[in-house]
Amino acid sequence: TENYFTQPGVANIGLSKEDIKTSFLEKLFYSLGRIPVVATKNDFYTSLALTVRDRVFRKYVKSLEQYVEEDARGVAYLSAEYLPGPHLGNNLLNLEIMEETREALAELNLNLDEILNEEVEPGLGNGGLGRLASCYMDSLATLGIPSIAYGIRYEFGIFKQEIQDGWQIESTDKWLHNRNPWEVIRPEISFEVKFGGHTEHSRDQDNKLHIEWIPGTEIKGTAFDTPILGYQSNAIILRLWKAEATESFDFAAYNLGDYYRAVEKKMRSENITKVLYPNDENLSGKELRLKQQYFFVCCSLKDIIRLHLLQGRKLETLHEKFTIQLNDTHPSIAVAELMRLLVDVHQMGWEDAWKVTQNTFAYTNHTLLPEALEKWPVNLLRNLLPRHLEIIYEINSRFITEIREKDFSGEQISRMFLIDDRGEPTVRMAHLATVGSYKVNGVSALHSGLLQEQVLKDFAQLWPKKFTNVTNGITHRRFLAVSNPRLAALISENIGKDWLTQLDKLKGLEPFAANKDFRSKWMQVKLENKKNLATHIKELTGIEIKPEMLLDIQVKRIHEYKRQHLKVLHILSLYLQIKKDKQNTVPPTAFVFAGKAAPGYFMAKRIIKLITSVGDLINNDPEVNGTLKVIFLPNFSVKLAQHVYPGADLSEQISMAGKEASGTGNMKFALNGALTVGTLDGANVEIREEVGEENFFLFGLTTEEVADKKKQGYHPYKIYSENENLKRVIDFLISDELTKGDPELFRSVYDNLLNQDPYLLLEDYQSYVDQMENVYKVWQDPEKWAQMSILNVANMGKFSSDRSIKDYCEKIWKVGAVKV
Ligand code: 26M
Repeated sequence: TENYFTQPGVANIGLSKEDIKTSFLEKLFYSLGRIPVVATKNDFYTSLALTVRDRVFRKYVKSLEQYVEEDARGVAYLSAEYLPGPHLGNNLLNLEIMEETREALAELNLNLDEILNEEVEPGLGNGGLGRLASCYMDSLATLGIPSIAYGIRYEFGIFKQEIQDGWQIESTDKWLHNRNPWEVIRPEISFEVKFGGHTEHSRDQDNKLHIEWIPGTEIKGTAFDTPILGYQSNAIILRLWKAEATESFDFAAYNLGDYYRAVEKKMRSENITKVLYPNDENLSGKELRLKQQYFFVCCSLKDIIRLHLLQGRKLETLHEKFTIQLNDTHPSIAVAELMRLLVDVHQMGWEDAWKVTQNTFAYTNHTLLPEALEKWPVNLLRNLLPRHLEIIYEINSRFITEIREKDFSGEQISRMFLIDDRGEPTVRMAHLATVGSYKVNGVSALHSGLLQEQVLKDFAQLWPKKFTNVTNGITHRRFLAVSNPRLAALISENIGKDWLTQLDKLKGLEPFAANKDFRSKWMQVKLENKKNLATHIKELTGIEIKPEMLLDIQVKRIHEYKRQHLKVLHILSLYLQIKKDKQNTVPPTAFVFAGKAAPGYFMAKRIIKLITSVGDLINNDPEVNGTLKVIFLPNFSVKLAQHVYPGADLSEQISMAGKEASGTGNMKFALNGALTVGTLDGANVEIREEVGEENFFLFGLTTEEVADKKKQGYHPYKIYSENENLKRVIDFLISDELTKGDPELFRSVYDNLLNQDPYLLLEDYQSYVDQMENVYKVWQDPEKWAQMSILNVANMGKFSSDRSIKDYCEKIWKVGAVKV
């Protein structure tokens, strides 16, 4: 490789300022056919992206050579969602050419920040789960773990959110409109995927059973590769599949002379990868969603088998060379598909194939919410994947035979069935994933515990060693080094740069918490970041805030369990207090929200309207005199997030205990020096452990207390009637002042809280309000606040995704790094 790249005449991929400038101009002229005077910002962005992509590909080629040479064991990560965020800035950091590039562009009178801002990010995920997959890719690449990530190339990612008249309005995300300079199509890597039809069973002369699936339709998946670069090191590939019609189908239709029918078929085939489904919506019965899942699983497994055989290996050793991680149950049909490929296509015996399968997959669970556990109707599977349904029944019946010999009650056994036949028969995908995997993990200590005590309790009793925990992590390179360059610089000036690859080194900041001069620099950085965020707020909403205000922020998907409306109740309590007392003892605060609501989730969309209505009222009330602001930032994304975390003072992590599997926003805030007000839920528990309870604002019931409360019978109305302040706040929800003459506007929220309140807002209300009083007390003491902020950052080492990936390697994958 070295020789190839250094041959005269081969593209210049040097990293000096001059090299970058030359390549940049070459891309502009020869790839885009532009000269600077007529070039648009997007042309400049594209030229720079192509310049950087060449250099990233070079790293990838070298990594790949090494993996092949060492015949290394590798990881295939299967995820229906990815949220990589903008690539350009991250790649510049990882190539360590940020400053060289800035200067090269400056010499051409161009501004790097403006060009960075041109990038449209791939929104190929809903939230936490997709972003986690991308953080893990960053760490896999940085650590040199042989790996490949597979997913779906959605033409339209997560919908774009606008706020009109206070309501969320959705529109399609056309992220490919300006073309995507980071991806490379691989027309030669494509596979056929079949759907529908029926199966035929026959016996040969040796009485061996042969099963043939005669499909009804078939389509083709083509690979699109995006290189993901690690810090100072390797690159790995994100391989996304796009659906197309197969030639054979077009051909059959042409023969009939029906050109339009052929084109129609083509369009129908391409539907499969058109659009990402928003979660938090009832997906059961959504045929297209199941097609998407099977489509990408089928292509990915065929590709893995191709790579395995390419190296001259036998399929019997697949599990020795590959481990396949299932990111939630979305790819769990892979268990049946691998069995089909091994048994039907490659003629392996069932027992051998099952051994390979069970030793290949590992499954990560990301939620305990019952409504979020995937169940596919048996009838839908029979129509779409008849052979897979047979395989699932076979797995089920062998599994039941196995557990009947053990010490399980009839009730337990039927609870463990892969098929749920109370009501419409469905397949429990979490059970399929659990039975078909050698390891199952949750995403925080609390969540993994609950997973073993609740949702998969019987399985944990059967296979205690199969279950483990890997606490989530985030890439501190994107979420500190790239997005918060001021804080990163201050940290590096004082403790060096080792934290970029070893986040534990932040511990070296601890002694600085006692240093007044350092504290002042620290808060100066925070203030600059808040000014930057204030500019974005003004641009996006027109609302002006003073950067000295306490920036109290909650950004995440809108969901009742995350309790954005608990924050609203708190804000209203402050507001009503000011109105009553005719004076304001609350420190000047901007309450910032952002997040998308699933388009079909009625309550979540109401909560957005509630936030914006409270904002309209408070932001324009002269009696509040500008000291309280309520802001809803539209269209939350990775790009926007990178401006939000650095500017935050207070991080809101207020889900009902036991509901948030981990959370990762909580980590991003704390890493950027925000203090957390939160419940003992998900990874909050571990964050508090790490930063110290004295540096964390805790409130609310514990998971156990929640369970007890529900068992005893929970009566929100009683709490309401006994708490005068709370009663005032709740009644205000249906007041004319807030609803401006439409008393029905928030009636659903009001009724829900008083009658059911499934997420115990009323129960936790007083404890929250009290803890917020404490927050304000500490805020009045800036030295104390600064000290707590520094101590938070100093103790965030555990939450690097590098640590998470090392945990996966040791506890689950048994895969090691390859040195490049
Ligand atoms: C579906 C239907 C109805 C209501 C809710 C859902 C639903 C909820 C959550 C579907 C999927 C859900 O989980 C996916 C997800 O993104 N989970 C998040 O994964 C992150 C990474 O592990 C965690 O940090 C978050 O706590 C977890 O919510």
